[in-house]
Amino acid sequence: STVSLIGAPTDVGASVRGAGMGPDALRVAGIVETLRAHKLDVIDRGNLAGPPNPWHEPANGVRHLDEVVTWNRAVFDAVSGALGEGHIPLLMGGDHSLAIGSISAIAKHCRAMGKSLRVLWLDAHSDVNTEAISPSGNLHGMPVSCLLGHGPASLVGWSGQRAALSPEDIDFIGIRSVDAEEKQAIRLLGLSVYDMRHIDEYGMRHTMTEILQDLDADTHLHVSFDLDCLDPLEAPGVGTRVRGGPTYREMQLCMEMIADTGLMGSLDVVEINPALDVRNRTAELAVEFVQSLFGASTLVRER
Ligand code: DIR
Ligand code: MN
Ligand code: MN
Ligand code: MN
Repeated sequence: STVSLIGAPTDVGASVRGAGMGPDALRVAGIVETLRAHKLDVIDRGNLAGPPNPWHEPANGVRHLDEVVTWNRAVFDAVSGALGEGHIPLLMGGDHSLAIGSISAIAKHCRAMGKSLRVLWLDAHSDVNTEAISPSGNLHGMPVSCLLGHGPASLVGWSGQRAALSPEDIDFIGIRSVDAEEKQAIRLLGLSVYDMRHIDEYGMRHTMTEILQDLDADTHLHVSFDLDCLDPLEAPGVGTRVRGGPTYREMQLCMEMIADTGLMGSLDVVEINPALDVRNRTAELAVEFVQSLFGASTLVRER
């Protein structure tokens, strides 16, 4: 299969600058060569263009709404284009607000193809704030709400339906930072959040078995990978570090179990912040995990 790399070099959805350098950090870490070595065809479509970060305070509960809309339009079009060619889109962020455009395009494509969509949200945060409840106003904390049909009007409905996703279409892994009103939203929506306590108590293997058990051959699996999901001891180059995340080995197992399904059809790799990193190790780590998601394993294994 062919992977289309799409760079979206922006941090307009965040309040810490630097995630806009993520796409080039991934290229410097060898994402193209690594995927090619894994016998995948890779097309690097370069970086999308969009507005600079105006560095404003939030207005009506959101920061940089117009800029986030413009960037997401570019992402939506590029991801739609890649899917239309039968490629696997790999969005290189950029901050996590870009998942609105990416997953809206994927949801629209899945509906047209008669496929069901499942999203795995790998993150320290649940990103289910809205403009009404967000303590920060940063849109990278709201993409899930937008995709469920609850965010600012200009970021809702892009898939052709009010909600790109239903609560049962998304599972969260590695969560350990949820804002007070976000907790209530998770409960009201009935979202499946496999938080760090769940992983502590049941282990990554049991957690992933539970999450992946009801997939079928017609499922398109999308992975939205926020690098702050990892423990910051492993991945220091992120804007909002939260200690106590999955270890390197736990995350490798998570990725390998996803790969074993053979169903991953698209991927976001977001929130790498090279300005806060140590010699690009977070991008290098991301490339290792991407490789595992595409089926790299230590030994030849039976499915
Ligand atoms: C926080 C942080 N919950 C917010 N969110 C982050 O601003 O809404 N998401 N960092 O990745
Ligand atoms: Mn996130
Ligand atoms: Mn996060
Ligand atoms: Mn579920």
